[in-house]
Amino acid sequence: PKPIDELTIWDDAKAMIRKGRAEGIETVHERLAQQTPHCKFCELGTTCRNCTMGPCRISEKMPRGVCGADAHVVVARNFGRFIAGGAAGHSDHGRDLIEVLEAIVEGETGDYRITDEAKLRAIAAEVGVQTEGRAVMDVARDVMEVFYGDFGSRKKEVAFLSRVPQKRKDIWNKLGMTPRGVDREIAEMMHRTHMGCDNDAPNTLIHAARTALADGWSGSMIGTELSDVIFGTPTPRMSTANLGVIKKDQVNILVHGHNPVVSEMILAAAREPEMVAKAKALGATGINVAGLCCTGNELLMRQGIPMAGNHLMTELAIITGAVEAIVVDYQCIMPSLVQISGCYHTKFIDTAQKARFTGGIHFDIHPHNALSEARKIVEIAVNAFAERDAPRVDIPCEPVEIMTGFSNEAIIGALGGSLDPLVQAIASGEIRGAVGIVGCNNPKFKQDSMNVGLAKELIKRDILVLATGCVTTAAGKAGLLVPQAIDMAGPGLKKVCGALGIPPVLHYGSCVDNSRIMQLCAALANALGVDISDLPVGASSPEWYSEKAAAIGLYAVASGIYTHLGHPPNILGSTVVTDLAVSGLEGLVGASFFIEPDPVKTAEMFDIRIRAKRKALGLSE
Ligand code: NFS
Repeated sequence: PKPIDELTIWDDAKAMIRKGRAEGIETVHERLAQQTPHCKFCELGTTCRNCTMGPCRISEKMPRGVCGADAHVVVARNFGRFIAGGAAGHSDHGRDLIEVLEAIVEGETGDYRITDEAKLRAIAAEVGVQTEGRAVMDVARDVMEVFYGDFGSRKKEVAFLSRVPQKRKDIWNKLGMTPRGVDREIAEMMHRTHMGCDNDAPNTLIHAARTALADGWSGSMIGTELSDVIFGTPTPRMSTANLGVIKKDQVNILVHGHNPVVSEMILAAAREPEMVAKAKALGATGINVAGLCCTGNELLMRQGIPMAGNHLMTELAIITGAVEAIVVDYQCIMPSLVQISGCYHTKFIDTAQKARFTGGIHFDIHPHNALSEARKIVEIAVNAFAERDAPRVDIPCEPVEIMTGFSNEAIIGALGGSLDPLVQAIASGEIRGAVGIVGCNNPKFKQDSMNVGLAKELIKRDILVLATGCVTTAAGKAGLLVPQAIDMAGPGLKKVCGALGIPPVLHYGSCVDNSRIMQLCAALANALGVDISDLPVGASSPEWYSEKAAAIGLYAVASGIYTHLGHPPNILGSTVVTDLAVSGLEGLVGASFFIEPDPVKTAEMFDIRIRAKRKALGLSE
């Protein structure tokens, strides 16, 4: 494995990697070293395992698979399935929220309720549900039906396309890219990529974009919007981040995964006085719930609970030796967490039937039993406190402050009720543009070097940054998520953010909450009477690793947003697919991907793009 200084920019991570190595605990970094070098065919995307005439590998010597598929077809099929996997993850998460709403409407749960009725009514109006004079549960039932319908095959387009500028919808209709139904597009992608179906790479890629759009404008968007309805729409608040949020003298419960449906219940149970009393009886001063990854983001945005770390911190958090329980739902949970938990007193608890871990303690959580099961889980954590091995505890730092809770509703509220002040700040050039920096860590990159490096370079250039997913913790640890961070920004951002008392990097939520950014872009485009591709905006996933992040990138591009990736997906084995991704899409949807591993060069590329878009809008560059 590489020297520790090359693995991460963070002191808390370095200390825990060192402790892990000293204690003989293997992490992602050791496993990556074991797996390197990777298979070249797989890296290029030119392996096919879609049938048993193969598996095939395409190269100059063997230019076609057994069926006759060339490199372009194979790469496009593999990429299409990769996107379908990502869209399925976000969208199945969205569906779980519809099921909670259904349980509320049917009176099958007392643990969840409609917290933000105003938001429910606002969404209802957007998707064509009558709201006037109707009882909230009647409205909720109709919204539930509309959203379930989004997953089926009966619609011409998904419901939230009502938010999309007409010019963009015309482009999608012309290209055959309009998302009709979430499950339909995903299933059709599986069908198209079966042997003997879609054997034209560009055609497969158009459907990949449609599948991604079904994620961004339906599956993920439903996830965000119903989470707001059920748990409350985020408002700005302060919290803390890094491994220092784990407390030496408290029962520490880490919630990890993506969906707030379980983690909200864990938090509620941990706050019950009887539970706290039990913890105190065992010598703890209280119960501390902290987040990892996106379910952490969900609780951070709405409840202000602290963030212990992003993707590459999840193993390291357990190595502090101070975690009583790690409670997971689904996605981005390394199976290694079970083994690492086993090296300590830490209880690894899984909660979803569709994401079980060999060696984990399983609770089958559903809307009707959520809080009572959550109580049992918190009790397990409290009892584990007595098993903690005090000499092995090392919490390597003090937490840093962060500001969170920037929903579009909160932004519009802070701006006095409309987007006009934001439009004016963009028009005047005080805010030259905006870039969403989203996504993951990947052990192939020095952890968070790109995530943080790019954010710093952009705000210097008066480009506002919206952060989601695992970039949140990176930005927070770097001191970018507090109002004082305007000292690192250019003069325009300093003035605008200073006046509003907000940071130049705004925490916009979890990865499904990238739908908030899409909604904001659509609203800005509508306000200006232009298409999304005309806006001075961009998107970036510098250290991405997952199928979900690829789906996000593709729906951003297909929505007209110029999108950066720190490294390419496994498509370089096809010139047709690669050329389409990095240039051809520009002519079709008005945006493309660009790949660049250097944060300064990336910021320069965004700068050039934003300059051109501003000029075309008749604004100062
Ligand atoms: Ni997004 Fe969030 Fe993190 Fe990447 Fe995973 S937690 S859903 S996929 S690693 S940002």
